[in-house]
Amino acid sequence: MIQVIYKQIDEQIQNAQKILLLTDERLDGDTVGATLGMFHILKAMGKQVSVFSPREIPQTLLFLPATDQIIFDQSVFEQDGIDLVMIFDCADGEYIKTLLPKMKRKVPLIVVDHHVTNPKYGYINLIESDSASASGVVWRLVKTLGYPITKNAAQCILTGICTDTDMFLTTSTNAACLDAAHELSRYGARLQEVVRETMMNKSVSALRLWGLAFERLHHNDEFNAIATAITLKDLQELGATQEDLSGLINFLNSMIEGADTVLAYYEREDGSVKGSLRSQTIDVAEIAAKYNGGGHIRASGFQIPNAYLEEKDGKWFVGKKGD
Ligand SMILES: [Mn+2]
Repeated sequence: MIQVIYKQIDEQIQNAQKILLLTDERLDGDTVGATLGMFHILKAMGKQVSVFSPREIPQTLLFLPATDQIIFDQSVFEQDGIDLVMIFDCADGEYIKTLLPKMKRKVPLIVVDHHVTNPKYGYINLIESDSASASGVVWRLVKTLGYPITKNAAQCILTGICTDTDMFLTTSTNAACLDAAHELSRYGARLQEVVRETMMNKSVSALRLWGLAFERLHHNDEFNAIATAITLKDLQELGATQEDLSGLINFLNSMIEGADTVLAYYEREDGSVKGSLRSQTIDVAEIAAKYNGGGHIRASGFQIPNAYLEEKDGKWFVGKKGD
């Protein structure tokens, strides 16, 4: 089955001259790594390639080659001659629904993803939910098709695999991830640089924010999870950003003794509260779905609009604005 999809994708890529690649809205190492990995490969194949991202690339990912070529202007969709669109690590495709109609003509959309909740919104859907990262899906695809894997492509793909597995610590880490890392390093990818840039190099305000999150750990009865919470006021007082929270939930999930499930609540600038769930044994995609969220079996999230966080006796709760 997967071979049939690979063949269909290969046909589309071979026949296309001008290809537009899209990241997800939620920018992490995997969506950026997978998208830029494909960018470098398609370039090496002599294709004209553009990369669009709806948001600025996080500081921790700017070391990836070609981040300076990413386009943030939506007018890229109106360009002449685009004959193929590919999107990476994007579970629902909601944000492109308003952008794709801007294109001069309807072109095929290829969805490359690993989210179990992906509704297969593309013309061709390469969804491998057993893969720990979308970058891993890209890796298998390009390797099987014998595409040219440059040093820059290898570095981007390795970054996606490393960040989505939290440096090979998540329960989704399997032999395929380690095999890929091994092979990618032979193509010139540098693991030390990935670890240093994406996990270390944290600012003092980011570390103080993590400290606050540790201080607030408590048991959440609703989710039967070890939980923490960070408000917008916390970010403001510490001079920290939402970006400083990335990696925190994975860190908690792998660090806390005897914690089966962990939950982090974050207030967002759009007035919502985000819940991030991680587990060693429980299907948290199913739990998140009850709150209109989604994700993976062991890593998921949801968003509660018009909400805020409040503390009562050391425990944190979500309040609804206007209630
Ligand atoms: Mn991913």
